[in-house]
Amino acid sequence: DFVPTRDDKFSFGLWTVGWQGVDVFGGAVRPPLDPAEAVHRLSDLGAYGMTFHDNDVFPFDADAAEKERHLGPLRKALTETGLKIPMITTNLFSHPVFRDGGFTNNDRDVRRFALAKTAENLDLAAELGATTFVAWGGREGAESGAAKDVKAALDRYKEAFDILGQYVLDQGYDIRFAIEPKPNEPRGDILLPTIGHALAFINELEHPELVGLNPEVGHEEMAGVNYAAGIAQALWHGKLFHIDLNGQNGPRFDQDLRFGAGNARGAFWTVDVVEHTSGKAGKYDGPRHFDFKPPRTEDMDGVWASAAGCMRNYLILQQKVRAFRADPAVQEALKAARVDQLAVPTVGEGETLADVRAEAHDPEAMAARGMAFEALDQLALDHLYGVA
Ligand code: 3MF
Ligand code: MG
Ligand code: MG
Ligand code: MG
Repeated sequence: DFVPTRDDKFSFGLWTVGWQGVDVFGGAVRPPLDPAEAVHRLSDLGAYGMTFHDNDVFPFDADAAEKERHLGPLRKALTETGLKIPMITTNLFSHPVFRDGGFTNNDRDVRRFALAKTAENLDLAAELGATTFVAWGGREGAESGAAKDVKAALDRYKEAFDILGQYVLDQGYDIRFAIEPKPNEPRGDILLPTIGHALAFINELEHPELVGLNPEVGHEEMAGVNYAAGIAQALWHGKLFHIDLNGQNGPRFDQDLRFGAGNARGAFWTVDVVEHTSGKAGKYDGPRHFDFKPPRTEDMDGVWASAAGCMRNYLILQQKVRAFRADPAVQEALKAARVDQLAVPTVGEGETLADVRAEAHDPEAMAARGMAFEALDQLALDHLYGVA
């Protein structure tokens, strides 16, 4: 049971299992992970895809020949295993040149370099068959007030997506962009800090249809908001293009625990939304992508145990949410909670606001009715805790 297959569409960032444990307070605790080995290990564990930043695979200053020296073995491993590269992303945060960001850096030269680096990575994405291009603007932000003109920064952010979107159209690439919001870390404050900010930003773009979201569990919880509710709204807008699944314990630093660890109840509802909620563009059918960090306590065996745990926990929760939805007691409780009524328009067909106003309303009688939500939620917890 709970053995992942390719059909489950699990994918991992190369930078997750490849994280050597370097943090603000200490250096590497694990050896570098060869990308080709990562492909084989992930494939053996049951994943269907791997994702990466350009500089997870080749160095920042690599010329064409050196890039190919690194990409060659990766391509070979992909052919050997059948593993896919569904998403690629650009590192616009590690090199000192990006100390003030890429697309919104105050320094115009840096912004032009960031655009060129990203366009080059789009070519690679197209070549490897990636259909999603994630943009996490981790260094786009500031620690202080006057240093960043937010209005001008958003103009430049929009300019970048407009130009890159036009490039994708001109090249005929089958690629969509997914913005990954995060409230802070490494910058004191990051632009587009939450799902909501990013959704509003996308509406201002020249090609909004090309741009959606890649929300991460931990990032939304760092902002103190509900991830499952956030991706449900992204789905409603037809904007859930990709997801970063991991674990977090509320507002604190970005923990990147394996999925299912941290806020387990939040993970239950996350899987419920991913599996059962439809929006403007239907249900989410993209990769179940893990962006986690195996803790520094682990050696390489611990890394693979942690990666396997992400998938195992997803499958366990998938079974639990399915059982929850199929439970006759739950269906009754949903009715008692009037969840079905919320799907009915408030003003019926052919009716007008005048009809509603003319109606005799009895607020006292309505106020006397409890909502029966606690009994419903207890059924959910019974399923989550394994006693239903
Ligand atoms: C940082 C992140 C990033 C993004 C990645 C794009 C390094 O908190 O979550 O991981 O996910 O850059 O996928
Ligand atoms: Mg993150
Ligand atoms: Mg994180
Ligand atoms: Mg992420």
